[in-house]
Amino acid sequence: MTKKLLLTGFEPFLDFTINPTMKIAEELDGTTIGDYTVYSHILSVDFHKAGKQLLQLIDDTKPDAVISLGLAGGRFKINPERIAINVNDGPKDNQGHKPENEVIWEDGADGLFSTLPISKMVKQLKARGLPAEISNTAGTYLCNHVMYQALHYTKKNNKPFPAGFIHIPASHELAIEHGKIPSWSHDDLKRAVMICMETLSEANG
Ligand code: PCA
Repeated sequence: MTKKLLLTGFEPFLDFTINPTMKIAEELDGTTIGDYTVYSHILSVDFHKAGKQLLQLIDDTKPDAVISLGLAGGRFKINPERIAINVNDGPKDNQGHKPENEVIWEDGADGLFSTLPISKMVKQLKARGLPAEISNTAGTYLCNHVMYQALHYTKKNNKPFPAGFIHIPASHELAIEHGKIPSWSHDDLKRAVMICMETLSEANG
């Protein structure tokens, strides 16, 4: 029996008129990679909604693993994130909310480590010709927020399934629109996400 992998992408935000994570999530929905069948969903760039959406999806899907994807416009490698921190801060979200030093969960740890095989993912990506590096900060915006929400949930509810976050660079399509950020082809971005999933499957097989 295949396991379920919940894969999330995000809608466009700020001056990023396209979010490449959306197309990747949509294209991988329903596919089987290693031991996992992919269940994809797109999250809102909205501090009041994104966490609730993700937790609801976890309740509905009952996944065996969760990988969330986000665009890091300006970065130039695939970045599996190491840690999420208990703070919301940053520019306005898509509903105009601008958090300043907000705590995500009062009862939460300051930081929560990814439970994805991030070192193995980076090694595999590089071995397969794709630049990658572990990132030690997911920022304090929506990506950090949903990573924190997933890890807080697994810890609090004693659900030991792997969960974490991968930041990806812009696609060429977005970089043409934006004008000031490095970019990868959509096919390479998608291949990188698939390699991360294969690695997860091998690590948990
Ligand atoms: N990237 C943002 C939020 C949505 C996305 O794709 C971030 O890095 O927080």
